[in-house]
Amino acid sequence: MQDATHALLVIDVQNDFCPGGALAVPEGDAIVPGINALMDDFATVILTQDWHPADHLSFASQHRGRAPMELTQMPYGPQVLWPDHCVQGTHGAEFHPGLRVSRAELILRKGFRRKIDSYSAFFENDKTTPTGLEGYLRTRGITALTLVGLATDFCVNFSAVDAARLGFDVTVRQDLCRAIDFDGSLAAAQDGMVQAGVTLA
Ligand code: VGL
Ligand code: ZN
Repeated sequence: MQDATHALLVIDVQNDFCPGGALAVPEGDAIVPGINALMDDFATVILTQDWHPADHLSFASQHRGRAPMELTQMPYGPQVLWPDHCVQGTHGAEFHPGLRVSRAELILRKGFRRKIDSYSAFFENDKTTPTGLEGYLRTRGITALTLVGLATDFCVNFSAVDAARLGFDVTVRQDLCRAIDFDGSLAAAQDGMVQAGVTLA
């Protein structure tokens, strides 16, 4: 059992990121039993939920002539154009039905502003708009985080790097994550996490 200062942060274990979903991560559902078991080691479990409006600007469908997985420029920098996914209120946005959602003390939604994507659980992709998670953790006295979930190279990666930069003690359980791994993104993410001081376990 971890002590009360160490929380489990479960990133985006949602239907659209699992096989059959709109932005399926290979074997995305395979991590659910292991995450459920790991929850027993933590007093505090936090879930994040990617939660986009139907016209979110990270969707290729909002950009005439553009296809999913192409890169575009947003005011805040480069942005991958995704297939429509995790639209608010849809089945795809729901958590995987096997996930022990009842263990969550906080469910943090992100990506709900049309014009800014939010990979990280801490800051939107402009790197300045906070989600409020940092304040929640600090006011609860949480100083260490273990991260699991989807996808290793996007939302887990950005969340882990931001958490480490904010001074949290961060471990990513790679066996309980799965990656999109598009265009070398997994290797780049692993390098970036290590450089930020994240422990890859
Ligand atoms: C994610 C791409 C777009 C993720 C979310 O959860 O890693 N990736 N939205
Ligand atoms: Zn998304």
